[in-house]
Amino acid sequence: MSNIGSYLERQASFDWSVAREALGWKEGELLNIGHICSDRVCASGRADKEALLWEGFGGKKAVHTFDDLRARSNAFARLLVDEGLTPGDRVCLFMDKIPSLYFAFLGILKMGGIAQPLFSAFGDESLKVRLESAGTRAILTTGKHVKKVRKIRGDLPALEKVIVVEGDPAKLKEGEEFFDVEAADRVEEFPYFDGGPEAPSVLHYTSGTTGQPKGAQHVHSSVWGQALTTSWVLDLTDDDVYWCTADPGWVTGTSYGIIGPWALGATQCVLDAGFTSARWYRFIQDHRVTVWYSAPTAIRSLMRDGADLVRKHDLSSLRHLASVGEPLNAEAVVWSEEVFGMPFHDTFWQTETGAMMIANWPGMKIKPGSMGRPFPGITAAILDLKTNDPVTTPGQVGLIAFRPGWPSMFRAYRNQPDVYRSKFVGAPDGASPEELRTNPDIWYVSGDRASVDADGYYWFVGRDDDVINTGGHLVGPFEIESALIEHEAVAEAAAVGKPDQMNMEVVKAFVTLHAGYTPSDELELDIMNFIRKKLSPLAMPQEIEYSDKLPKTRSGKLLRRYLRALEWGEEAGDLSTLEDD
Ligand code: 6R9
Repeated sequence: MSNIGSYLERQASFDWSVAREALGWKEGELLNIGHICSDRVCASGRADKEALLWEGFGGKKAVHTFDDLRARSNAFARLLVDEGLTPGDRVCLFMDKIPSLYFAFLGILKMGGIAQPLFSAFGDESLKVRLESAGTRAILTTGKHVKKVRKIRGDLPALEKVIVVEGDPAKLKEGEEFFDVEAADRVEEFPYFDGGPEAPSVLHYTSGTTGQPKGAQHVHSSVWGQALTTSWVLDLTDDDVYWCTADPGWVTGTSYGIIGPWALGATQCVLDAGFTSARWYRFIQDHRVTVWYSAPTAIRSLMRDGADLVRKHDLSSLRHLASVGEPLNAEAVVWSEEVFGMPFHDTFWQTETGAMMIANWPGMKIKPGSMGRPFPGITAAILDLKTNDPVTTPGQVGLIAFRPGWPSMFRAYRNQPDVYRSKFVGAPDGASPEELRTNPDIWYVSGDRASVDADGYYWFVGRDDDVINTGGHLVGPFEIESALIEHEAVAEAAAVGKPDQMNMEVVKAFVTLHAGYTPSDELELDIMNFIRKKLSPLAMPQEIEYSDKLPKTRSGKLLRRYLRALEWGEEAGDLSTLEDD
C-alpha cells in the first residue's frame, strides 16, 4: 500500500490539517524548519540514524547522522548570531553541494534568518543582481567561489559579512572570516527562533521574461506541504535511502533535497561530483538508493548511454522514481520501465508553488507524457487564454492555474508587490498579499500552458512567456540580453530558446554590432565566454546569430516570440501584424 492510499478518498476528505498531523505537529507547537529537520528527528529516537551520505570529487566521502545535523546546524546558527545577524536577515549560501551547505541551510533557519541559496556556477553579475535585490547581509561561501564575491563586494553596501566555510584560511582577504564547522566545537543547545507559521524561511530567485530575477519568498509552514508531498508522491518512508539530484540553488534542491525528506527523518544521499551516467549508476549501487528524484535532461542523457550500462550495475535497490523541471517525454517513461523495471513519475510545480502541484504518485495509472493529476488539496484548472475562465472542454489548451491556499505557496516576490499581484486573476482591486494567498475564489496563474483530458490528467504544452528552460533550469532572456549589451561589440541583443535534443532548449542570441565591429567566429566565442563568466554556463548562448536589425513592435518592444518561432520551425506569423503591440 502506498503512503497516499486511495486518491479518491484522500481528495474527498482532504484538509491541510492532514499535513500537520502527518508531521505530528500540533497547534501552538514550535515551528521552525531547521528544528523539524534535525532536533525533532533526534527527539524521536533517530539521533544516530544516517541523515546524509555524501560523496564529492576524487572519491571523498562523508556520513553524517541526524545528531550531526543537529549539532552542526546549531553551530552555524550560533555563529550567525555571534556575528550580529538577526531574524529576517538574508543570508546567502553560495557553494557547491558540500555538507556545510546543508548544515548552514538549517542553521540559518534555526536563528530566524532567511536562507538565500544561489547556484554556485553563477558568475559575478548573476550573483550581484540577486544579492542586491535581497539586501543580503551575509554570504557563506568557499575558497573556490569567494573570488566572485570579492569582485562585487564594493557594489553591495548591505553585504556586511563574508564567511568562508571551506578552503585555505591563509588565503582570506581583509574583511573575510573563516569558519570550518567540522573543526569547530559541536553546539549542543541553540534556542531556535519561532516566528510562527508565517515567518519567512527561504528566498529563491527565479527568472521571468521581463526585468531581473524575482525573489520568491517562502515561509516556515511550507514544510507541511513539502513533507506531505514527499510522503505521498515520492513515497518516502523511514527505511528509504533517497537521492534528489537537484542542487539547492534551485527550489527542487531545497524543497525535496533538504526540507521534505529530512522533516520525515529519511536518509538522503548527495553526489557533488558532476554527471556521467556510469558515476550516477555506481552511486545508486553503492548507497542502495531506493527512491530517486531527478530531471528529464539527466534521464535523456542516461537513455543516450544505453541499457547495457544499466545492466552493468546492480540497481535492484531502486523501488520508486520521479522527475521534475521540464516535460518528461513519453519515451523516457517507457524506457525507464524497460531498463529499471519501473516508470519515472512526472511531477509539476514551480519555485512559486514551493511544492508539487500536479503529480503521478505510486499506484496511480500513468499515462506516459502526462504530468499526472492535481495533488489532494490542490484545486487546479486550465484557464481559457482569452477569458481566463476555466475551460470545460477536455483537450483545450489554456493556462494552468491553482486556487490559492496551499501551505508551501510563495508569499511575495521580494520588493515587487505589483508583480506578485499580477500572478493572480480575479482578485479585487487593491487586494492585500494576505488576501491573495487565501482567497479561494481567485486563481494563481502559473505561466505554463497545458490541457486536461477527460480523466483529469494534465498535459504540458509550453510556457506562456519567453523564459528559457534549459535542462530544467529557467533562465531569463532579459538578464542575458542586459549582459550581452555590456560586451563592447554588442549594440542590441535578443535571447531565445532553441530546440536541443538533450536539454530541451539552449540559449541562442541574436545580436547587432556597434559600428567598427565585424561578425566573426572569434567574436562569437568571445561573447559566449563573456556571458558564461558573467552569468553562468546555463545562460551562455550556444549560438550567436549576427543580424542588422532585430524585430520589434512599433513601440520598440523586442519580438522574441517571432525569433523563437523561427528557431522552432513554427508559424511565426506575419511580421507586419506582429509589429502592432
Ligand atoms: C520545480 C521547478 C518551473 C517551471 C514550470 C514549467 C517547468 C516544471 C515540469 C515543467 C513540464 C514538468 N516545469 N516541471 N514543465 N513538465 N513536470 O522546476 O521550479 O525552476 O521554478 O521551474 O519549469 O515551465 O513553470 P522552477
